[in-house]
Amino acid sequence: MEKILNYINGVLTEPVSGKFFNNINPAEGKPYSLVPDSGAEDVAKATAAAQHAFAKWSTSAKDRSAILVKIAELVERDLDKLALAESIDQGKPVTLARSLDIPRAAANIRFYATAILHESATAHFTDNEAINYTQHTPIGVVGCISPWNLPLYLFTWKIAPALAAGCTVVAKPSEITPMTAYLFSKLCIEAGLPAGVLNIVHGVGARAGQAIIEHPEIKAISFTGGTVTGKTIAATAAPMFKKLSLELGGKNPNIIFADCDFEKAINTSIQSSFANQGEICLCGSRIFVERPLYEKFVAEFTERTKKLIVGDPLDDETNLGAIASEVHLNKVLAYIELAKQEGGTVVQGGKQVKLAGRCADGYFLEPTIITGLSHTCRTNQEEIFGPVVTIMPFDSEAEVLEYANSTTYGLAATIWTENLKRAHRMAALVKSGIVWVNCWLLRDLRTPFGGMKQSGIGREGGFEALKFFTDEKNVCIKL
Ligand code: TXE
Repeated sequence: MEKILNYINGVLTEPVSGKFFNNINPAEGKPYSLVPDSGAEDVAKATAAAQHAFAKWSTSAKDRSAILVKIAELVERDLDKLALAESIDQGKPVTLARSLDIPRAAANIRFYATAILHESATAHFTDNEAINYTQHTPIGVVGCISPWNLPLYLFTWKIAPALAAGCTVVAKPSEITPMTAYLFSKLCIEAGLPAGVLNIVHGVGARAGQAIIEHPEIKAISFTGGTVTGKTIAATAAPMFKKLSLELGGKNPNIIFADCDFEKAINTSIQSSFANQGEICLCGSRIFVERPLYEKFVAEFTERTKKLIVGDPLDDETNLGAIASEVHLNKVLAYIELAKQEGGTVVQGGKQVKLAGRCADGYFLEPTIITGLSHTCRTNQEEIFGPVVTIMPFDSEAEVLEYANSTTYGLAATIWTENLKRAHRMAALVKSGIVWVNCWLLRDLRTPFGGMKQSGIGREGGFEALKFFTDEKNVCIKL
């Protein structure tokens, strides 16, 4: 089986322990490659390399931009290869990896590579007494930890602003989906990225991840993953006064008013419910429909969901591929059981799918629709992170706002209405970091991205992310 290797100080290398663990292909339920079981010693080596590389890397934005653009071009050159690898590793349809994940990975890098060519500094004139100007200097070595749902997409969403800002990086992709980060390290070598600028340490969260969080020379942590893990990370990093950016879970409301454009609302809601098997933190897992439209919506939504094909991720016809891991499949199935115990009716799906041929042992699940639940039950309060949505009726704006804002999360919300005043009213009152009106996942990389409440702290995207990886300094010059 192919061995994935760490990328430390510019070299592909085995972990100090010499140990590896299995990397599972979720569509087959079988191991297909090996992941380095790295620990504190590997992180120490990576951090030392990053410290050494920092002085040179942090000096010229022009040089950084040029090499990052080159890496983006190599990602685009290898689009098909990377998309195939992502699909095999994660379980997502290869068509999705080809159209979304890999193009977005290249876009992330190019976006930050070019943004740094257009930065400006602010100045404050204090009457005739002084001039103040604000400098942003790269913070040093930073840690980037990413999850398994959009592997290369979210990995690059972190490392691109960090590297562009002039930081050097110790990164850890999810141990469930390490393959494309490994292929990416080979592209960095090909592009001539100087040794030590980016270091990728593979391994499990509790060992390799925790070692990154604890390392005293790693000055900032950018993390995307589950809220429980986010709490552990904050508990370790906050007393060390590390800068923290945490993108955590969501339980996003999808609010559909009776005056919506029905076709658009229903088609996009199918996407926002089941794209990537529902394993996107932005998926709308709680659908609230205004009562006059409720019956029609449930009937039509169910009908269209039935037509979705759960199948081999490598088949171009497939709409939903495999769930990322067996552990996660069991978690999602347990939530479906919980929904039934809580009085919900499974109007569509709810069961594991058994495919034939090479996918016979894969982790497939029917897209699932549940009705008849209260907005307060656990099914409607906790993040399931799978192809499972609930649908509930509502009668007024005030009522649906209470439902929408009733969870501990506040990442994203979608509102469907043709009434512009209502759209503004609702957008102002929904407690979410991102509100989409009459659309979903329409992303402009310049906009702030992140959540309120337990969906995280800090914002990614735009110049915000570049700022996060810098220290701000005011210089006051007496006239
Ligand atoms: O993610 P984890 P898990 C949610 C989703 C899912 C749940 C748990 O509900 O069911 O989280 O998923 C690393 N120090 N989301 O357990 O653990 C880990 O190795 C440092 C939502 O798979 O959060 C991986 O690289 N790092 C989500 C990364 O953290 C640690 C995306 C994410 O893994 C660590 C994924 C530690 N102590 C899951 N422990 C979203 N919102 O996008 C783990 N890691």
